[in-house]
Amino acid sequence: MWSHVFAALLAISGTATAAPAPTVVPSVTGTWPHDPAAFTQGLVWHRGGFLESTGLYGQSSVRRVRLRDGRVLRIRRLPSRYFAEGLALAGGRAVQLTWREHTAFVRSSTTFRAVRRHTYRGEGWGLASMGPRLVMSDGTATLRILDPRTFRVVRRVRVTDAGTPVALLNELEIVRGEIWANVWQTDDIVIINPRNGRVRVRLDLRGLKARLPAGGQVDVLNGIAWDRGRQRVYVTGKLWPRMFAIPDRPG
Ligand SMILES: [Ca+2]
Repeated sequence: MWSHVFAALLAISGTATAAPAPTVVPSVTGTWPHDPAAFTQGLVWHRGGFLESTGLYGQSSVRRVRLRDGRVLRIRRLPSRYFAEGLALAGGRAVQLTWREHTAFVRSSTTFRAVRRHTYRGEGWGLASMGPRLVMSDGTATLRILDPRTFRVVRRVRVTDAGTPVALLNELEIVRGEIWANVWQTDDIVIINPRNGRVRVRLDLRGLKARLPAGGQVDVLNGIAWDRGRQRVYVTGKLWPRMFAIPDRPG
């Protein structure tokens, strides 16, 4: 008990003096079309293309998308009572969260047919595979590390920058062993140390909006997918007509 208290005090004093993570503006190394009707909630690179989860009630889907022209090659729509959220691959399956329906669908990664479901507490936002585990966000500053076979919480990671919790963590991706997270309602992606939850770098992507065609109705930056082979990270946004690539070692 007391050791926990001392550990907590040490953690507080240690993080309170930490400097904020540096901000980096990454270079944009590529641009491709993206479905402007896709309310992107989950994005993952798989077999030379994207698997994407889109949200909103009545419009939620899981889809396979081609990089070069953004064409939707396969789509499965969800019943209108589900608002789809994060998407990740685990054990060869596509796992798709829902926002307030406490349901994760485990799907074939080719047909998207649901083969299993899990339930969880709270909201579902972002999801990514991290080694044998899944990491899940729920709108708070705390990430859950899950066993993908049971959805049992293995541990939790509280995300902080200079000791201050970073809430509203949204879409997730593991890139070179670190957690990348969109921060809802911002143009930032934070790069998080998965062991202690500290933000190492903050990516400022506000310049991407200026590259979108004028006149479209776009929502926030959301969606991160790592293409390990090309050492690229693809990023997009909800209802964004463009997909962008940035280096996977931006800073
Ligand atoms: Ca992702």
